[in-house]
Amino acid sequence: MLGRLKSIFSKVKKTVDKETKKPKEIKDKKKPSILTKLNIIKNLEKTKLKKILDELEEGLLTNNVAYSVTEELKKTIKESKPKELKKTLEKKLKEILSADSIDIYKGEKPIKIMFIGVNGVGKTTTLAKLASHLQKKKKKVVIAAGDTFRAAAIEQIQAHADKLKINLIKHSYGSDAAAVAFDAIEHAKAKKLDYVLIDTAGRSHANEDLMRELEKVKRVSKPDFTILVVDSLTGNDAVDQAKLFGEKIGIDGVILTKADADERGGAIISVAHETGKPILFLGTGQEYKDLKEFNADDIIKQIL
Ligand SMILES: Nc1nc2c(ncn2[C@@H]2O[C@H](COP(=O)(O)OP(=O)(O)OP(=O)(O)O)[C@@H](O)[C@H]2O)c(=O)[nH]1
Ligand SMILES: [Mg+2]
Repeated sequence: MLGRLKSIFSKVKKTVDKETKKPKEIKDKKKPSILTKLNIIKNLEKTKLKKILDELEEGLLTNNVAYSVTEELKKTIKESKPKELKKTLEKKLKEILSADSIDIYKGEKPIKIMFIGVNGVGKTTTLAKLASHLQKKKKKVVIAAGDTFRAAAIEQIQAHADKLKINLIKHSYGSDAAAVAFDAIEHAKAKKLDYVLIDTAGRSHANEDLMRELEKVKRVSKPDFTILVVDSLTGNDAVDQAKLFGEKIGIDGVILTKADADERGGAIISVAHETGKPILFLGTGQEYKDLKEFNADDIIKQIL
């Protein structure tokens, strides 16, 4: 998944190493090379530095790393000492990937989690995966079938609920999603359950009516966590979605799906950087087990 980014950064490191080494003949004569005096990459010969940074930029942009992040990484590299390049990049990536974390395992019962996002990104599947994950932690869960809009959405989530042996609170198609969420919360309170997971219909952030409906679900259900689900394959679109859903509805964290099919890997860095919100999990397949808790250090190890 992050192989391409790794090869881009390792090429930069190799080139910097090569270009900042003392030429052999000078070393042998123990004469100081001009490069020994230079301690930051910025002082490399202009044309060489430009080549390194141009290649880096192209590599990152074509692999879904957003422009602003690419610029920041270029600056980091320029300001770094050649020998400390890896350490400096590690620090920068860590800063980008480690937004203020949230703890979805803490809170007053029932903990309410609402899933939002555009059509087809994997909201319902991710909700079911998280339900299964919570069950493994011995938590009692109820699901709210808050997508009352898309054909077969209720049957789809019913099938998950049946498989997982979890109660599903549902109304009929066309009914108010906020009312479904409200009922599920009442059910959880009455049964002293640990979690209410609220599904919602997919929608474009540009559709004002549907966004207002989502605001209503949020207002009524007062979720502890509003999680935006984005598809990592959509690249910069995922970043736009994260920003706009963040502005209009407010989000507490992001789950990136389809990481198993994403060869570029840049969406992880871009979404984290542009939203400043934590990535909580990565979706890595279609089965319940394919939900990996996000770990910045693991990701950095795979990149550098
Ligand atoms: N490979 C892969 N497929 C995934 C992942 N997550 C979801 N999918 C697939 O993506 C498709 C859409 O998933 P849904 O969960 O229905 O998406 P949704 O956001 O609820 O869709 P709407 O309700 O129509 O807006 C399904 O075929 C899922 O199996 C993932 O992490 N990896
Ligand atoms: Mg759905």
